Amino acid sequence: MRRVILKEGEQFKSSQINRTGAFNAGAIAAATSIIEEVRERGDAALRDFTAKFDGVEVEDFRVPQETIDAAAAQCDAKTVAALEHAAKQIREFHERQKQQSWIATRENGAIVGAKVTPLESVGIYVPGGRALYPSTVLMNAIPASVAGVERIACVTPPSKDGSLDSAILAACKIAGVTEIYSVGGAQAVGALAYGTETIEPVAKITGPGNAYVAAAKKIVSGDVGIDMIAGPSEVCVVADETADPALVAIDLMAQAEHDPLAACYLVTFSEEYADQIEAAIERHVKHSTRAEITMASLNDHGLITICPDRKAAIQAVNVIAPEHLELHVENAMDLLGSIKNAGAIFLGEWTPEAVGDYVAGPNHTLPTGGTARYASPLSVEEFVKKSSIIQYTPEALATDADSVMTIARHEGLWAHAMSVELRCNELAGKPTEV
Ligand code: HSO
Ligand code: ZN
Repeated sequence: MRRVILKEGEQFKSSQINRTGAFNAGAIAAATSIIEEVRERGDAALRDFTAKFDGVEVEDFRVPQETIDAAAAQCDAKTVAALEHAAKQIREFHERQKQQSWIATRENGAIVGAKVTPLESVGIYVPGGRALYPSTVLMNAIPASVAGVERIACVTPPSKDGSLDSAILAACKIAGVTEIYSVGGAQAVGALAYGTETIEPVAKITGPGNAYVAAAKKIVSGDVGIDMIAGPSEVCVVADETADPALVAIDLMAQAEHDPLAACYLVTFSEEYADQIEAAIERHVKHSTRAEITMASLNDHGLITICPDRKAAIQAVNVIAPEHLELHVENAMDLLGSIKNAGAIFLGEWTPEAVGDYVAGPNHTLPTGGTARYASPLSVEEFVKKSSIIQYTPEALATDADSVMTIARHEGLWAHAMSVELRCNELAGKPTEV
């Protein structure tokens, strides 16, 4: 892994990170024409793109309930039980995020507030291929269901024989999703955004996907809502010499094995300790079933930063703004207050990121690529919207009338001012004709 050695008092700079970034002009161009075609030709375009990209002819995209039930029944019982356990803890965690509508009354009787309403429909993109994760179904569908979204539609690409993964379908069943379509790629995003003969459009699209799916989400956003654009996965492990190098090594590898583009950052305090971790990686990787992806990620995108002290380590973490941050240091909780930028923070050696990926409860859809500087994990809040509420009494209108009319006249908006003045006239027993 590449190394950066910080001297006493030296600051870590974002230019020392070699990020892939989210912009992909080729994918934007390809996704634009795919979406245009889906808008024009509907299901027929979906069929053509599915034959071209997934290598399979699909007649009817809607997955029948019997297929979902049969797949869930055929899915290994231990996997189903584990998904159910995960679902329970994910639901409990997200229940805490629910926001209440509220109203406040002023002394003059004016009422102001906010009404929280679930989105009517959402589409969840579930990737296939290397990133075929039933956990992703739970992490998207459960917050939507906790928010009260009535219609949750899932799209996922079919395999070459036209089938879908049984654990994906089992996860849909556990999360209560019954509307599933075997279609993926930019074409699925286009269908969710604009609708086809079989797929009704949705209000918002969430879920991860490859570069074309990400590009498609960007293109349709504005016409529909989207969640964040997920880039390659990242982990940053801060380890001092109290941490077991074998555990730090395996935790870095747990992120690296996702994707050759995954970025793993080790922040530590001596070159000798960093050597021990790299040696542990070499030992572990001999047993990995994903050795090639793991080493491609660590060699091309891994970064070790050697810091003179804890303060420098925290400064580096806040610049990296990682998706996942693991603190393998003595008294990890003491650092929490100074961590400003991280999608999820895992404290202490008993908290591998994998618990957060699956069962702990918090969402595993997290801001990547340094976006933790301003973004948050996927949450129930993404699946609701708010309407403001305002009700005035005659007394309240009388109190605020002058301010409204003054600002309205300043802005040159005659009827704005007059809409208040006429009501004031009425209160004073005068005519409401201009
Ligand atoms: N670590 C991934 C989430 C995931 N892990 C899904 C396993 N399955 C997000 O960066
Ligand atoms: Zn993971």
